[in-house]
Amino acid sequence: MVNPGKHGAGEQTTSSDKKIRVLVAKPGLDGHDRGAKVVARALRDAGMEVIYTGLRQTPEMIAEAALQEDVDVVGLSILSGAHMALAPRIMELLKANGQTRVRVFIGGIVPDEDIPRLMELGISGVYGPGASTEDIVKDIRNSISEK
Ligand code: B12
Repeated sequence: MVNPGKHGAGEQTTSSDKKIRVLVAKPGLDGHDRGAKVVARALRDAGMEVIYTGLRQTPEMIAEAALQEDVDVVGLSILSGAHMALAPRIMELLKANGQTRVRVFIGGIVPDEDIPRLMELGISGVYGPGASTEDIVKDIRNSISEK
């Protein structure tokens, strides 16, 4: 089953004035875009700069956009079940581009048993249906303040 809620960073907040830049991306072939849009809106409302890629992006397109947009965070929304193919490739490409400081978060349909492997890859948090957008905002802020 999918994990509701967060599997990520702790509880403190940052007081940095610089706006956190986030790329919200939809890799793969699924057309479920509500979650990505809800999260993008919540992050914007929380004062972050959000770039939304739109649907059906390849890992290469996402890594290139992350580089060009100089983002602090990449947020992947995947409801197709292809996260175990897409996430490792995206992490590999970010690393190849020298973007090891970019934090990566995943939301969508992710079975519990896949979460440890995703965390091992360096994913900062995994969120399923019903996840609170307040938690997502807080976890992203915390992950940046810990850099
Ligand atoms: C609505 C819906 C649709 C709509 C999509 C409308 C749209 N424009 O998004 C329609 C009817 C088009 C649709 C179609 C299909 N769907 Co559908 N759909 C759903 C449903 C019922 C709800 C998804 C939703 O919008 N939830 C509301 C949003 C707000 O929640 P969310 O996306 O989960 O996002 C939250 C978290 O996941 C997380 N999150 C999400 N993204 C991100 C990103 C970041 C950065 C972060 C931090 C967090 C985060 O935070 C969000 C807020 O809590 C789910 C079942 C479910 N309970 O999830 C099935 C579901 C996703 N669909 C499914 C399937 C199979 C399909 C179809 C293949 C069915 C078919 N045979 O045609 C098609 C595929 C269409 C396509 N082109 O891809 C399956 C996927 C199975 C899987 N992956 O294992 C599900 C799980 C249903 C099921 N139980 O089988 N679907």
